[in-house]
Amino acid sequence: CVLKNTPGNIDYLVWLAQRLDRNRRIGALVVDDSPSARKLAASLLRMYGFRVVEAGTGEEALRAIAADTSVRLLISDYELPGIDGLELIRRLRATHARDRLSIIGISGSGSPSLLAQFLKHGANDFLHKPYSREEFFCRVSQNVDNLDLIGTLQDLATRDFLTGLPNRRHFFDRGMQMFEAERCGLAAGMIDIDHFKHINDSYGHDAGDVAIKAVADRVARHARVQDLPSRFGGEEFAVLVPGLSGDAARAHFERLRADVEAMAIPLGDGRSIRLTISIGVCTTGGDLSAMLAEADRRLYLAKAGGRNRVEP
Ligand code: GH3
Ligand code: MG
Ligand code: MG
Ligand code: MG
Ligand code: MG
Repeated sequence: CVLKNTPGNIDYLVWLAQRLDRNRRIGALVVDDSPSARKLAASLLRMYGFRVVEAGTGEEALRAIAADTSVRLLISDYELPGIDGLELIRRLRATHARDRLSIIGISGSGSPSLLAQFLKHGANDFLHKPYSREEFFCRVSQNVDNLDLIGTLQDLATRDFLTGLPNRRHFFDRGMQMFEAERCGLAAGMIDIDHFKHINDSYGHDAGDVAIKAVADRVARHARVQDLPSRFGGEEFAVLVPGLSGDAARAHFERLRADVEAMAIPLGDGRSIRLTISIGVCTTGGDLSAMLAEADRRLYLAKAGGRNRVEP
């Protein structure tokens, strides 16, 4: 909307192409009991690339959104048979927070308080019927851009920049939840690369980074969907694995250790780095911090015991 839609404006065309491409991955749900109003909004959304789902009632909309997880934009009329648009939004917000779903209220009613009502019930924005195509497109694209922005910020806040693994902050946030949920059977592994200072000294800091990324990649590949791997510090990784007994957890980390020992990390100039890791594993503790402290103590034992080993 900031860019001028003039023929030959390449920046605008690039911007539009990027939006259309992005929108194709997004489901938009239009709820309106008036077929003509619904078709109009749906056809505009399709023109902008969205995959569109239509509903004639609030109840239908709730079913549609439960069945289609790609829906990230909802455009809802106010007056509907059954539950109205405000009640629909109020119910949806219990399960679909603002980082997952953008909601635009829409109504032809002249009531000046309706806009505030929509916002209070959880809508992000509001459109008066009749609306111009331009206003429709601007509101829709700004709201969907905001979803993207939230996603980018969430990613920046939770992911480690070098390795792409969850960062230390995210590890504690998710780890606390996992600890609460999995009181019986949660293993913590603390992993540290052996003699890493020597790798930096011999090959340089950039090669050290390549080595950290390679180990991170192995840590990620060994993690099952329910596990929580992380880059905990410089060349240290913490991993939470739920549902494994002490022996199974030790075997799990032993496979990782052996895999890292076996790999040759190419530096791209014909040279390659070989390295090993030490791992401390803990399967009991009163809270997450206590488990990590114990895993760290066992990591120290693994180092003292000769490195390249798992200390259960
Ligand atoms: P140990 O076997 O006892 O663990 O020996 P170590 O040399 O690996 O000792 P330590 O774990 O204390 O060393 C960590 C080193 O990792 C120190 C630091 O310079 C280096 N390091 C930390 N973060 C990074 C990073 O992001 N990139 C690179 N290249 N090096 C890092
Ligand atoms: Mg209506
Ligand atoms: Mg270290
Ligand atoms: Mg150390
Ligand atoms: Mg180390």
